[in-house]
Amino acid sequence: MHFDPGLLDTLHNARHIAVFTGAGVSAESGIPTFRDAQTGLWAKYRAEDLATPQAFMRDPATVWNWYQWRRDLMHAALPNPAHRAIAELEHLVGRVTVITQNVDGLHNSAGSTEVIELHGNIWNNLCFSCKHPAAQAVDSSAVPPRCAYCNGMLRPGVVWFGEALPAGALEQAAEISESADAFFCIGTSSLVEPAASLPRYARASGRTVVQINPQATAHDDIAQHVLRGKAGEVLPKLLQAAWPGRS
Ligand code: BV8
Ligand code: ZN
Repeated sequence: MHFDPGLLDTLHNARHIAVFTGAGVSAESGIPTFRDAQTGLWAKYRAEDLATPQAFMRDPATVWNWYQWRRDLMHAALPNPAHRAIAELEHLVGRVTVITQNVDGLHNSAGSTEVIELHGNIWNNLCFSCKHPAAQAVDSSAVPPRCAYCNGMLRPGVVWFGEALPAGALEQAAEISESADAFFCIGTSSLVEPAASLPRYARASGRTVVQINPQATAHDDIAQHVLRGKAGEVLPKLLQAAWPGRS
């Protein structure tokens, strides 16, 4: 795979790289993306229709069971070469900030140390009523399990459609998108706001924007470099091209 010498120079000279990721980065770990059709029991539902507070209030057991199904899928998932290359980048560039839309926790598992989880983390639970955090492994016959403090229903610690992002997360992500030397946009269809605006902030601030995706996306025109391919294949080759002597 050939890489533009300008891109390799950008990597060599970068002191701080922002890496914005979506579900495509976890696809090679076996986790279906949001664009992938839901399977089996969940085939008749659209993710956008289940990942809302309204759906939870209307049918808490179904929404809770959908998250249990996704957690079961994710339990078996391991970081893939894309996650590992992004974690390794921290040892090649002064600072790397991962800004992820994913809720699977795989960037942390791969060793990335600065991760902003814009849409929360599926492994966390909290009370839908009093918001008190709950233990991750809840063994309870009730579906959804109940809060130990107010007996309210537990919900997953993710941001649903119509809910605000975690306090400060978007502001921090925007500030980093506008100040990092390079902004990598990897494995996202860039359709969900307000996260999808981050690549535009980066480009508007004169940053180098790099898009890595096997498909065309809404933001290809914002990127100076578009690398058409799977993240797990492109990223290791890009690191090898930029730092051939690395161990
Ligand atoms: C908010 C957690 C306000 C939950 C998620 C109309 C127009 C515009 C916007 C809106 C609108 N109506 C409503 C909105 C706002 C709404 C929104 O954007 N809706 C969309 C559907 C239009 N946004 C919100 O509601 C947000 N909140 O606006 O709040 C507010 C403000 C103050 C106070 C109160 C309220 C909250 C959005 C967060 C929703 N939660 N996740 C859960 O997981 O269950 S979003 C969820 O979907 C993911 O986290 C992710 O963000 C998104 C999916 O996007 P991607 O990650 O990009 O994944 P996708 O499948 O789309 O694409 C995969 C890509 O990977 C593809 O491009 C594919 O080609 C590529 N790929 C595949 N394989 C590979 C690969 N790439 C590389 N390598 C590979 N191997
Ligand atoms: Zn409670």
